[in-house]
Amino acid sequence: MQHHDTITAIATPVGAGGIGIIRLSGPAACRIVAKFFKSKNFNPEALRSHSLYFGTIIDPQDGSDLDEALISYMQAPRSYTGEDVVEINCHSGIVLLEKILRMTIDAGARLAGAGEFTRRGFLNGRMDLTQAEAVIDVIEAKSEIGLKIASRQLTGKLAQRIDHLYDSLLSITAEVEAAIDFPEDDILAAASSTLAVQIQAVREAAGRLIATFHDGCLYASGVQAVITGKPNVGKSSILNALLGDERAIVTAIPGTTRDIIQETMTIGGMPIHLIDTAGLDNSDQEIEVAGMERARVKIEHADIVLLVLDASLPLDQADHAVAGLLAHKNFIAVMNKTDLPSAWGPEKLASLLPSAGTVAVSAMNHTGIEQLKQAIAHMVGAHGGISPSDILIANARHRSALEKTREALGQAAAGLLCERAPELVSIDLHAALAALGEITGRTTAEDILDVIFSRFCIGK
Ligand SMILES: Nc1nc2c(ncn2[C@@H]2O[C@H](COP(=O)(O)OP(=O)(O)OP(=O)(O)O)[C@@H](O)[C@H]2O)c(=O)[nH]1
Ligand SMILES: [Mg+2]
Repeated sequence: MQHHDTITAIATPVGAGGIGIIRLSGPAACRIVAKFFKSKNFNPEALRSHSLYFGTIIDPQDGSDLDEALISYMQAPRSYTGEDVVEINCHSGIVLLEKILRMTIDAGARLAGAGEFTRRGFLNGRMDLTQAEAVIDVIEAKSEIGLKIASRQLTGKLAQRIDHLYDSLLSITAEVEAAIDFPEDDILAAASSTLAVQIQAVREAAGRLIATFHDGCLYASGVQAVITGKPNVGKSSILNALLGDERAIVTAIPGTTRDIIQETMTIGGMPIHLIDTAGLDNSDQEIEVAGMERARVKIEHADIVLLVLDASLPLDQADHAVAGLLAHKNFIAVMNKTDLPSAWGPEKLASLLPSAGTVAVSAMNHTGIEQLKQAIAHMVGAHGGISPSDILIANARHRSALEKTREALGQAAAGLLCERAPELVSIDLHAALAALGEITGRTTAEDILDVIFSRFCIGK
């Protein structure tokens, strides 16, 4: 599909920097840039693809030099969008970039919508939908493993696997449909059990991909780990010790932390969003009450909770009250201040929190912090890596399409085994094909594409 208009956008982040890029895509890209870019070699009618041109940007208002720039040119169809693409590499100041952007618009380009360059790349067959989605996942990756999952998808590994399943299903469907065309030969009766086995194999392969979703999401988006406990037990000190940085204020005054403090670190390859919260007790100070309310909301949404207890003071009602909030949570009890004489031992803890995993630490002396990281890794199932052949899905759209595929294939296989009419089996097989095709974009509806590309920034 060729678009007739030429789109433009600033492709680099806003702010001062060494280089800023304005990107144009469409049939008039070269001619538009030629209106204000002067260089001895830059003739818009005779440019060499995949070349760089050095020259000067001229201010059309007064003919003065505005900036030196390098222009890169990628000729259709060998470009990101599959169209003529020109990128203006200039200095990165927001006033300069916006002025040049305005000049491209005045010269005939249209401001691109969110994700429009990538959408054109998809519509022009430069990438399938999983690859287009991976562009944003690569940009937003929060850990090395998250990046690896997205990069594999970007290179088309997920699409290859889906296409392989699609092709297998197509040939199965052709055999079933032969039975519709030649009913007198009774082809289906002879082949139904073999076809059912083949369908089952595709169904299981879809199931194996679905099973990677949990890990894929955790590696891609990370785990919310909330640090809670009564005031002054050392929650902020533990946050700082885990981060290896004095991020949160620590004082001997109970009620020091009043708002949520969030930082992300990687443990076992998985992003862990550590959330330090206000200590929970029965204070009636307005500001502390507000902080405690926020803390409770965070606990509710937490994937895991670190319950911090002060080992140097007897456990009391406030500790019991916090523990009571964690009935349905995955949590680790962290006995802090073990550098001081202990006021209680593990048996007391068992009465407070039967079956809790416990780690003894001293945030002040940094002892036990490695063990705490290991306990977190164990609890969230971080395996420390993925093997080179692993393909994980981390996208709810992919999972839901695979589930539709699996369900339709279950019905198709059952239909074959109970000798249902081939027309009906064929309907189920086509439903499975359509669901698989949604993943790579063979059969994806326009409104779904709108949702997918709205996640992108303008300029990508
Ligand atoms: N001896 C000792 N003191 C500690 C340890 N961890 C924290 N403290 C002290 O305990 C006090 C409270 O520490 P914080 O980290 O501010 O405790 P908190 O739980 O965040 O407190 P709030 O934000 O007020 O709820 C400070 O004086 C810390 O120096 C530890 O491992 N050993
Ligand atoms: Mg604190």
